[in-house]
Amino acid sequence: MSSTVLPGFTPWPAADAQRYRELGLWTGETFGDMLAARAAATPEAIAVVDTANSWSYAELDRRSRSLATGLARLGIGRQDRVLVQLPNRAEFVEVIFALFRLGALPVFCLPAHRQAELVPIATASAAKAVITCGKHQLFDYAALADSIRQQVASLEHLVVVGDGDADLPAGAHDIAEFRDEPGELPVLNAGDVAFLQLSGGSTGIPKLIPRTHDDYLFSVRRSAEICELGSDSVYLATLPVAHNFPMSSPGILGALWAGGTVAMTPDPTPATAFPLIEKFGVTITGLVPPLARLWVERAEAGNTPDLSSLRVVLVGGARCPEELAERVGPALGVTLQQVFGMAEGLVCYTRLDDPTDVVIATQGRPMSEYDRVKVVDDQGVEVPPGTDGNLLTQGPYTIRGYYDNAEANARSFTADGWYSTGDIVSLRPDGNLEVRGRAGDWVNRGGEKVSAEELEGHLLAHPGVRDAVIVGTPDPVLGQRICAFVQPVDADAKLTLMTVRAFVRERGVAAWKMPDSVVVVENFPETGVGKISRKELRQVLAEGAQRN
Ligand code: AMP
Ligand code: DBH
Repeated sequence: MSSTVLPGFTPWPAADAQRYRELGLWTGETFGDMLAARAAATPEAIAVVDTANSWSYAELDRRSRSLATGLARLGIGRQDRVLVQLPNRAEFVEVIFALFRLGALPVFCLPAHRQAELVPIATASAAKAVITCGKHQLFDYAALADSIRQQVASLEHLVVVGDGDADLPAGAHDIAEFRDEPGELPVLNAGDVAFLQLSGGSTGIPKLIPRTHDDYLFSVRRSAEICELGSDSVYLATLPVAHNFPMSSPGILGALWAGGTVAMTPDPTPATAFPLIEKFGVTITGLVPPLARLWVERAEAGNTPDLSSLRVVLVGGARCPEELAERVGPALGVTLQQVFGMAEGLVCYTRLDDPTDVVIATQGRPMSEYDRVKVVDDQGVEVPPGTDGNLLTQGPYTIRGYYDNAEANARSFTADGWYSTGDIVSLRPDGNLEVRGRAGDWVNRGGEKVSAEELEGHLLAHPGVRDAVIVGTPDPVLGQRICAFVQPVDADAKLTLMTVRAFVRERGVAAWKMPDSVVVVENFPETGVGKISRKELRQVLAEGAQRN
């Protein structure tokens, strides 16, 4: 078993790593080992279902070995980065396990990502290949990937999960070409990086999050225990499955770890998801607050498919309003579990037997007794319980640095290894956290994080825009909506919601980042302190917008 540390990866200090191993938190098991063990134990049990497929553990194991062997023939191997952009379908699981088994690193892109996200992601990861699908919900993913390939020199291969009918771009491969007879695969080290996850937003240069088999499987096991998953659990991947929440909290990997079933819904609406809950006997799923509201409203209206198999619904990604939290359990006939997590590591849960007050009003507590959290003021001094402050954390599954990004590391990690989450929280005396909001300049639009700075950059590229400031304004459904304040270059600049959105869309930006409203201003307010930081300016505008 050879181990070459991935350049650009910041490992845990040796003493911490040794301790995590001695404590049995890091077990040395890889993702491939885990799947092989389940396939040996319960070969006939159903591992993955979607609207077209139903694969047993033996079948998933064989498929992923076969695909790994085929992709190796293409030249994909250890430490090669591979962008994966797939909707929620069974092949997602086959593809990621094939890459895990090769020691290649999937880079988890979301279906909503477009040029403006994918080019920097492919560039920063120096990706060698893209694995995507053909058309999905009327959008041509293969064409998007082809255009990315033409812009990023490192991208050699384009592989498409086709549906047999797709017109592939020139030089692209259909994944069916790589379903070889399973062959010899490398022996991997569980301490190695297994994949690159993406941080929720980006300020131009995306932040890539390296996670190892050891650290991630610890978080998956612990999550599966806390969410009480077993072999009879059916986890519905409702949110885009590449996101850290449906991947691991407890997510598809938690379900597989427990020997349960992963079910996929191609879209998260009640119209699509509810019949699938009945059909697959779904027991647990995870939702962001706006989606939870949609589900609750639909269920409260009555006359739904039979949802009685559903036992637990996790809500997280953004703060769940108490009024909504109170309705989830009764409307859906489930236990609500709040989850506050981040792809960088730390995940907090309310527990299934917590008192109602904790489940409704808090975002839970760290999943492991080995997680360390502290809440500090702007000078870095710890604040007493019950006081708002910045959340710092470290532990057995929280990274010590972003991938190959010294600048972001200097900003987000302290010299002694704490990750500064950017979240303002209050730690209750009972150990549960209440999340107040973000310290940085982010709009959290129903769980989708949008960097104010990034979106402002796009608006500033508009020839009619002199200056632009993005603020989050309160929204009863989404939590926050995106308000763009724009200062035109002259009276002729036609800046309306429609023209601004069309301009941003043309720049190839994900749809969730489109401004919800545009306010044209002659001048930006000045506070009289002379030089005013954009952060303060955003605050002034946000306060004004709330009064209006
Ligand atoms: P990401 O960078 O996409 O992994 O997003 C992680 C961030 O999402 C956290 O740092 C929080 O700001 C936010 N978040 C996740 N879950 C919750 C929650 N339950 N309540 C409030 N904010 C949350
Ligand atoms: O928002 C998140 O990133 C998130 C939310 C809930 C997450 O990464 C998680 C659980 O693991």
